Amino acid sequence: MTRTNLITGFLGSGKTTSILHLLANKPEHEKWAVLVNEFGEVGIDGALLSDSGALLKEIPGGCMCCVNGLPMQVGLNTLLRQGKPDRLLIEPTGLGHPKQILDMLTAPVYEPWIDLRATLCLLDPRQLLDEKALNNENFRDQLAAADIIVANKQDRAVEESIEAFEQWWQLYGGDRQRIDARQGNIPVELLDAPRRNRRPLPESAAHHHSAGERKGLAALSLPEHQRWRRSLNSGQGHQACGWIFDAETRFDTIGLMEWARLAPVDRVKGVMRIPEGLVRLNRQGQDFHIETQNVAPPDSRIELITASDADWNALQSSLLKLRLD
Ligand SMILES: Nc1nc2c(ncn2[C@@H]2O[C@H](COP(=O)(O)OP(=O)(O)O)[C@@H](O)[C@H]2O)c(=O)[nH]1
Ligand SMILES: [Mg+2]
Repeated sequence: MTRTNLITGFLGSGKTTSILHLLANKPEHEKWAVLVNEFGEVGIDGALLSDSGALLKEIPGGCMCCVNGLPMQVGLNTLLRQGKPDRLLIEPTGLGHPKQILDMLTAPVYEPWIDLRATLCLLDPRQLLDEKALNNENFRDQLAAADIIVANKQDRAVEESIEAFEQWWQLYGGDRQRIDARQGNIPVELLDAPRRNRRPLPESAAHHHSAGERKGLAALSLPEHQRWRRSLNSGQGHQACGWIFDAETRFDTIGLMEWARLAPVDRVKGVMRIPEGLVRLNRQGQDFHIETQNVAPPDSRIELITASDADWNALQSSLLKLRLD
């Protein structure tokens, strides 16, 4: 049986960072798999996780708990039956609802396959000061469903966020485990804690589905001879816009970093080709992580997510101007 953990948390709380850390510290002889679902259709987390040595399955374009969970079930079956991993980590979108996923993982068909262990919820305690997050039912239910709450981004903690977390804990913590972390740096042993949380979770309110959402079994790709395309997705009070460019398109490194830093959106994720190789861009609010590597990626892909309105056309024209070729 595959020991399985759900790693939840709101947009940009550090789920992928934490999974990368866990993978880097996994027991050497074990085979691990990661199932990752993203809100946007372009699919960036797969590219962020591609060097991690795990079996990887991506389900982009919406919320995997919906659409009868079909893409998720197919992805899950493939991973479990073909990969026979010792452990499976599931990263749902930060805008996803945990109930349907947990229901599915505990369904009788998976009983012989899945040994469900603790559900971890990554939290950036500053999100407890943010009305947009607090009013989001998925944010609340992710926290409610967790066995272990990881208060991540301790390096960014301020007095108000520490206090907000303590107050939240008084009200909702219960007998659960909590742990402070930086860069998702949590001990691998946590994953073996049991799944004990029996809090009843509400059925999630109606999800909005964009047309694209039903396609999603694989990350979006480019038709042949097309140099780039863009893709929009919306729901849960958020909008995502992503672009994919072919392997030959290279971007001005500094210009691209500035574009990603200044784009008036909540979230930016990308793996892009630059003259030096590739750059990984990952921004949540003001937290901006940039990494370059001396290899060319198979294509360039970048995605923006925002809870307010964004002028995608204006952002697109400035992005297109950064192409070198
Ligand atoms: N300052 C700081 N940034 C972090 C920490 N953990 C993650 N990040 C950054 O937060 C952003 C979102 O992280 P990611 O793991 O992609 O979030 P996800 O959307 O939950 O998967 C990235 O820019 C990370 O580098 C942390 O402990 N401190
Ligand atoms: Mg992620």
